[in-house]
Order: sequence, then structure tokens, then C-alpha cells
Amino acid sequence: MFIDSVELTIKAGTGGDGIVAFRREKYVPLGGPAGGSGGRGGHVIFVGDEGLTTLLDLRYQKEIRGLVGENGMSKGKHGKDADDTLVRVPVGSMVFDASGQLLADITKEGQVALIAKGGRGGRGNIAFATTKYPAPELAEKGEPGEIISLNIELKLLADVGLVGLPSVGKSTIISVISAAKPKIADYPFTTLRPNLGVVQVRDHSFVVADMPGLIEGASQGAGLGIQFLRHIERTKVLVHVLDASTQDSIKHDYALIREELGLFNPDLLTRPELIVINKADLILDEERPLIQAMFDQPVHFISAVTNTGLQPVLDEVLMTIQSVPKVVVQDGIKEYTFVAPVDSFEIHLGNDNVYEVRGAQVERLLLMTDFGKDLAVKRFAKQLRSLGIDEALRAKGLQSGDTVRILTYEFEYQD
Ligand SMILES: Nc1nc2c(ncn2[C@@H]2O[C@H](COP(=O)(O)OP(=O)(O)OP(=O)(O)O)[C@@H](O)[C@H]2O)c(=O)[nH]1
Ligand SMILES: [Mg+2]
Repeated sequence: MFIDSVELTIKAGTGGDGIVAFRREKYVPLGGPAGGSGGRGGHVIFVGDEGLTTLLDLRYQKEIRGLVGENGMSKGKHGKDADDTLVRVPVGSMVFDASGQLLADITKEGQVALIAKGGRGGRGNIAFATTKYPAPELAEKGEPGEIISLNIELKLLADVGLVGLPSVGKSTIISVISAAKPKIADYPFTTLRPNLGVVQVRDHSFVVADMPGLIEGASQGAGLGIQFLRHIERTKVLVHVLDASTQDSIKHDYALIREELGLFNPDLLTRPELIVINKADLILDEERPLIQAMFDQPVHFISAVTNTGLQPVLDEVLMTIQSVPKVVVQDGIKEYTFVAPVDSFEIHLGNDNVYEVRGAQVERLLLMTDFGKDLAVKRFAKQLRSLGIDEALRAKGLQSGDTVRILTYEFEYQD
């Protein structure tokens, strides 16, 4: 099975904590500040990998976490930045956030996209020394890394696309030339989504996509075809499948499919194309020249059901794949730009008479505060004032002695 969509949560690494430390020197009872800062938490970075063809590896990982930065140390030593976590994803992966916005379109081998940024390291007390407080008992904890929910979709990256009207035998063909086992039936629209199959020809292999049948108006949304046409935009070769037993309409069917492809994306008409006349077991050999005469280029007569005539088709497909350069899709690469959380907060007064404050920034600042240190607590109180949270709480009726909750922390509010 080829899995082509996966949901995943990414948590970048938290920064290391800064620490409070002091120099201890002979004859100096209490030296200056010597607490180092923490290292940056690890980013989570996606990397395009042509060797992968599915998102299967990601399916078993509900969550990917970045590494935590090293804590600051005494004697002014800073913690090391964490290594970044590289997540290999197949070329063709499109990464969306929970709101459906495209964050990254991985179209190339080795292409990198920074998906979630690691938190910065908390500063040690060296960083807080001022002339007024030359040796402060103040340090920050590491900043939490970004957390983001993703939906990753894989645009199927097949080398070869089988196109044609419904019931011409596309699925039968892929089932004969590869290990794919699609549903096959004698009614139209049997194939509801593309099947991929890996075809082995001598020492080489390539990926074939069996597409749902196209019908007139497909490019405008008729039938099922349109939603999958984008999957064949990146194929290098199109194999156009026609049904030998429908002789009267072969030429017309061929033109119709070409028209729909061209309306969807004119580029598809310039792709190298093989014309394959399937179900040749249903016609007389004498009829073949009549069909051949309808086309300017040589056509292949095959029978998928009796597995005849396919080898020359595969040989030619392989030769064509090897001779055409990679298809460059004109999507353009969208750089991922991180949008900082909005600087806002909400206050709810619960039944328990506790004022609950919620907001990305205030929660981040809280997590960076070491409540064991007076100065750190004072600093946090100041941050609450400068964010306007103090004033907003009082406007909501908060009085000295009331309780305020942020995340799981509770404080008694003092004027
Ligand atoms: N006689 C004969 N029948 C064939 C041949 N290839 C396929 N068929 C039959 O044609 C019918 C349709 O085949 P499918 O492979 O499902 O056709 P499809 O093009 O995938 O159809 P959609 O998925 O609807 O687009 C089935 O009943 C097949 O058994 C062939 O070479 N000879
Ligand atoms: Mg089919």
C-alpha cells in the first residue's frame, strides 16, 4: 500500500536552562556572576529524499521531538546547542499546518525546510549583571521549542502514468507488469484513486501510476479524473491506453483524452507518449493495420489479460525514461516563514474564583521563569505588567489575595 497522507505533531527542542552561579576564588568570598546560558534547543528540519516513495515511516511516529539544549554551567560556561533533528521525507511531500496552509513543498533531493524552531537557551546570571546588580540571582529557563501539527501529503511521484477512458484495462496492465493488486472489473470507475506499481525491467525499475479513468469534461471536474491529474503532472512518460474492441471510437477517444490532459495542463501534451492498444485478443490480426493507420506514430498492440505484447512496451518506456531529463514542475518552492504567535491573551474567571490567563507569549515566559528565585519572580511580575495582563486582570475585578492561574501554575496576587 502506498500511503500518501499522514498527520503528525512536531515539537522542536526546548532550550537549555541558564543557571545562577558565582565565581569562587581564593580570598574572594563571593565573586561575580558565573552562571552560563543554556544552548539552543534542536530545530526539526525536513529533508527531501528521493530514495523514499511513501510516508509510511512517518505513520508510525505520531510525534517527532527535537533535542533539548544543554544547560548553562558554572564558571561562565554556556551549554551546547542541541543537534537538529533531520526528518527524511519523500520528494513530492507537501507539508501543511493544521489550518491547511502550505508550509513546505519538497520537490528536490536534499531540499531542506525548517519546520519547527528550537527554543533559545535561557540566559545565565552573567547576562543579567548590571552595575546596580553586579551579581544577580537571576537566570532564565530555556524557551520551549515550537509545537506544530502537520498534515503531510505525498504527491505521487510516478515515472509513468497510465491514462485512458474507464474500462480500457489500465488496472489490468499494472497488475500484470508489477506487484500491484488493484481492483479490476468490467464496469467504469473501478479505480477510485491512483495505484502505484514498481516495474522491474532487467536491472532497472520505475514507478507506474494507474489512474482512474478520464472522461469528457474531466478537466472541468467530471468523473473522478481531475482530482488525480495533478499526480501525473510529474511523470516523465504517459502511456495512453485504448481499447481495441472499440475500433469505431478509438481515434475519437484518443483525441478526447488528449484534450482533457491539455486543458488541465498544456505541458502534459509535450510529454513523451506511448500509444498502447489493449484487448488485442478481441480483434483479428488483420484489423491491426486499420488501427495503426489512424495514428502518425507506431502503436503497440497488447493484451493485458493474456499478458502478450507488454515486454516491448516496457523496454520502450525504460528507454524513454532514461532519455528524458527530470520533469521540472513549475510550482515554485515556497519558503517556510515562521509566523510568531499573536501577542494576545485571554482571561477567564472560573467558578472556583480563579482567574485563568491564557496566551502563547505569557505561557512561554512563564515556562522560562525559575520560581525558586526571587529576582526571577519579580521579573515575571514585571513581564505581566508590560504585557498589560496586570491591568486586564484588575479590570476584570481581581483584588489582592485572589488567585491567578497560568497553565498549571497558581499565584496569589499581591498589590
Ligand atoms: N479481453 C480483454 N479484457 C481485458 C483486457 N484488459 C482488461 N480487460 C477487462 O476490461 C475490464 C476493465 O479492466 P480494468 O483494468 O478494470 O480497466 P480500467 O482501465 O482500470 O478501468 P477504470 O479503473 O474504470 O478506469 C475488466 O473486465 C478486465 O478484465 C484485455 O487485454 N483483454
Ligand atoms: Mg482501473
